[in-house]
Amino acid sequence: MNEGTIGRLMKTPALAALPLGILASFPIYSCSSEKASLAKPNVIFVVLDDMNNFGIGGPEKVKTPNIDKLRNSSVTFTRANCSAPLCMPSRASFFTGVYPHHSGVYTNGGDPWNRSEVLKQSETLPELFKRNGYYTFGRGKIYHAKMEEGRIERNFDNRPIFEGGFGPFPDEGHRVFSEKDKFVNFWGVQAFPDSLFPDVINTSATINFLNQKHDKPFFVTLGLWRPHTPFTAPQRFFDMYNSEEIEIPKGYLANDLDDVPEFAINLLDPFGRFEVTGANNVDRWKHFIHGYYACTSFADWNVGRLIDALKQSDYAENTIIVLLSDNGFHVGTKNHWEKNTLWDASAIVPLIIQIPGSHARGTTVQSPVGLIDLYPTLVDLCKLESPKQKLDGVSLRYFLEKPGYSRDQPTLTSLGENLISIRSQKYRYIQYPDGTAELYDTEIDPFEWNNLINKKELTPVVKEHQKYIPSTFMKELPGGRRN
Ligand SMILES: [Ca+2]
Ligand SMILES: [Ca+2]
Repeated sequence: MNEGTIGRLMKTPALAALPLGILASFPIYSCSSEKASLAKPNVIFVVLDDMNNFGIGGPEKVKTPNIDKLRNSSVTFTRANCSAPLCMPSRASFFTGVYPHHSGVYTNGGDPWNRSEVLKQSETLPELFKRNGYYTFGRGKIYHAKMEEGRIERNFDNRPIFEGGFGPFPDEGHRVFSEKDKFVNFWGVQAFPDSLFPDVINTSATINFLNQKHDKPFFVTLGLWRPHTPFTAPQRFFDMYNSEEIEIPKGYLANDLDDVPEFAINLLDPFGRFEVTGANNVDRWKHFIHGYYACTSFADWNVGRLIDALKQSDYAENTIIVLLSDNGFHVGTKNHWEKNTLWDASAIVPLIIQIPGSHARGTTVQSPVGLIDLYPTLVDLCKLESPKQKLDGVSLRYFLEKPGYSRDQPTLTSLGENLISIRSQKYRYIQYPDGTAELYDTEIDPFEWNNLINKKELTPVVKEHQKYIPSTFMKELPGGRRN
């Protein structure tokens, strides 16, 4: 493994170069309660599915009042990158702290927990917390892939670990089909009552857990299914938006794909959704964007219920909250719906971390970071005994304690062997297996419209980013699929 490479190549080390002993001088907690400062902190780890950056200052105005409130007391990372822009490999990566190019898990499909030798021998975050004396509680969509019962035992103390699934699905009258006719039952927009949504049931169960007395510190994982498709939510979340005011995305450019390599075009939605729900049918496009916004606001509402319950519980003073999404989401930019690309729209995810009493509360971090960094961050903050596996990320502790701290340490997002993107503060560099590439200056071109790869004067920039490409990629697990 070459996880040290990035750290060694750090361009602006700033505080990261300080000896470890200095770290101890930044207190994590300044809680008035001595008991709280001595006890191991609890952790609530909330995983959203397919929520993009619109709710954390991104280009579109989606309504997330509860996430806004949480941000006031947290650190928000606006350039956090997932390790893989798809549910299963992203989750396999941040739950183990291992990059896809070390595990071979780049795509959905297959069974990563049994078939990747590296993941088989790695400890997930819940497994590590449990081994360190925590009570571990899990509800909802957590790993995306099923785990064997023996391994579930090592992960979670509670039963049942109700997951629930993506439903309810739209009825036939609300579905849209492409000529490829592959949508089956999920491509539609429809309202349903609260009682039918697993997110409501799972959030309520987690609130119930917070209302109980616990004699051990806890690690809670709540996985919400929204805003992932289908675009079904209770009616009041659709009503938060005036459908007349929904606009096509600012990042959409009709000829945007003209300067994109063929390999990238072939990654785009195989279901043909943009053909029937995009520029050829703008009213329906807006209707589906409305659906995504409603589902985002619905997820936000469940987040709000959980945060409010924590505030009113015995644990408010000594609980870390981590809120993230497994991948981003296109709503039509680059003629594409959903994820599965290596551009910002898929790779950048919301990441919000609240530490009680931190001096950095309410700050926003623009340095590039990765979900890969969450595992070492929690090991660091909770003083856990190290896991069995080597971790690929680095602790984000400085960002969480020191307002204004920044560093330009590029982070990786991959979708297969030699199919990888490097995101630095200013640039995104993407390299495809056939040797074609893209380079974007995201500071002057936030929607990645102008591929600069052929600009000779930027060759040094390309070379600098290529230094971060792993020298070897673990062979991809068989049976994977990129959708
Ligand atoms: Ca996802
Ligand atoms: Ca373009």
